[in-house]
Amino acid sequence: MSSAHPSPLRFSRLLLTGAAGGLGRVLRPRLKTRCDVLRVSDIADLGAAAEGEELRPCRLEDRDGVRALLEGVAAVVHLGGVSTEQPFDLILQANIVGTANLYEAARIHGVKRIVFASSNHVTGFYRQDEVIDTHAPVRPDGHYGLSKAYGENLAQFYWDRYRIETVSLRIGSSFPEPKDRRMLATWLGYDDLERLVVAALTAPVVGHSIVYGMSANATTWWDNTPARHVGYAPQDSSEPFRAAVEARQPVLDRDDPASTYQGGAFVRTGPFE
Ligand code: NAI
Ligand code: 15L
Repeated sequence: MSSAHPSPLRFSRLLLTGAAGGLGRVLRPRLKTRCDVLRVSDIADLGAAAEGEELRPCRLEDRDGVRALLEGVAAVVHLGGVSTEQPFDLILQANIVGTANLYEAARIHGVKRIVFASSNHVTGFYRQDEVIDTHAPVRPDGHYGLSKAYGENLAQFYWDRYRIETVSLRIGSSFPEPKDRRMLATWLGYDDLERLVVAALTAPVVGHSIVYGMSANATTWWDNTPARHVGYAPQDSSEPFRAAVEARQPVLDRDDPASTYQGGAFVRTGPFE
């Protein structure tokens, strides 16, 4: 008898875009343990293929290339794209055209689940003295955040119209450790990143769900209660880093918007001439 579970714990073939980036390099070996074949893609150097890996260099704005990339894939972890505030043309191509190409290719090939690396910058203009949940209206803090909001809207549309499921991960700050006071609230440890992505790939029913990607930090601006069905249970925390971070950054400039808004320095980056 076949299982009714749409997202098995082990996949035949997974696609990881942005595989050469910071988070791609973290997730690449970890996702390999969850699938028979891991297809990895990027425009940057992907190195050598490990056993069970397929290397597929591809520019996300190349529609035909992306169409070929999704052939035979059970699910996608989409990390590829511009990951900081940059001139709009770059963001337009990689994040807006690129993500539209990815969803259209998923539709054509019948891919049923996408894990989309969105960003906390979709809601970066909420204040640091507010706690919001995933139903709060978006307040992007720049073209980068706007492009991620577009990606989330695409995900909602492809769910409503074509029944392609997505979990949009509004990742906070995923680095080896928190770099500053803001990241005490926004930090997502790498083990929790893996837990989050695996939960997003395997939760039985997600439609289009949005989850903030943060660890179990003592200070938080985000409430993931509406996404409890995804089953993400963080186990890391920024707290052990607090004393060192506060010693490194003893005083905050209250007049600096970066200290006031959740998006930090992104709220004052650009415009680019
Ligand atoms: P990254 O910049 O290190 O990696 C992104 C990768 O995408 C790079 O390897 C780059 O070569 C590739 N890429 C860029 N433009 C491309 C294009 N046009 N076609 C194909 N590939 C392209 O970023 P990182 O930190 O690994 O983040 C991964 C994803 O998670 C990104 O989508 C980012 O926006 C998102 N994210 C990351 C956060 C973090 O704290 N690291 C926080 C919030 C969101
Ligand atoms: C992001 O969206 C960026 O991709 C990452 O480089 C960090 O700057 C992060 O947000 C953050 O807000 O700390």
